[in-house]
Amino acid sequence: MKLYGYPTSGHTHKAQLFLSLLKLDFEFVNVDLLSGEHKQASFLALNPFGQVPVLVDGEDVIADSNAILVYLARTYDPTGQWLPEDPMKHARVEQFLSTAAHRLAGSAALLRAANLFSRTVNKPALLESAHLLFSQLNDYLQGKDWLVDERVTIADVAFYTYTKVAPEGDVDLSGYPSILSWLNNVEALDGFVDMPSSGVGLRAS
Ligand SMILES: N[C@@H](CCC(=O)N[C@@H](CS)C(=O)NCC(=O)O)C(=O)O
Repeated sequence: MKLYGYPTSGHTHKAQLFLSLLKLDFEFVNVDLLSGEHKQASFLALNPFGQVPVLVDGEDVIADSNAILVYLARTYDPTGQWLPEDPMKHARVEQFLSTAAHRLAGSAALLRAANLFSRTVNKPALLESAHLLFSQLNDYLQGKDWLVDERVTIADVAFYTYTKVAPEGDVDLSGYPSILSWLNNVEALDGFVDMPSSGVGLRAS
């Protein structure tokens, strides 16, 4: 398998993390976002939306981090643990995939990107959105180890990366003890791989 991505991309890390948790071998192909490689014809042939990550598995080409998680779970996890067949459990996983793609990517991830790439954003509004999401998530996680049911699923992988690096966008997670404990649960999984700190925001050295 080949994973097309960019090293500081949290969406790329989600795919890397799940490949590693499933103990699957893959080659990382660096797509240079800064020089616009993702908007060139050869990459657009893989993903017409011009974004990383993209996974190529033989003849199959899967773009979008959550789509990659779903594909890998259905293809390489015969136990069904990571994406349960049960309609109710599957639906609850999808709820978190959507919330990660919408509210998490649309708040904490944008704040981090603003710090990383010196972009102008409406910081007060994005901070408010991020803290609303994290305070709701913190309440939800009280007394729970995982987002869905009693076992780890791709919902946890989908939510992990941009929550972990939220401080790089100046989002302080110290007031959310249930989230911090859940992050530790993910980090204790066999095969876990870290998202290297970018050293910006509250993680500036
Ligand atoms: N919904 C997509 C979002 C992917 C995304 O936003 N990728 C960013 C890097 S983190 C990207 O390729 N940005 C370049 C661009 O949009 O032009 C996913 O989950 O994979």
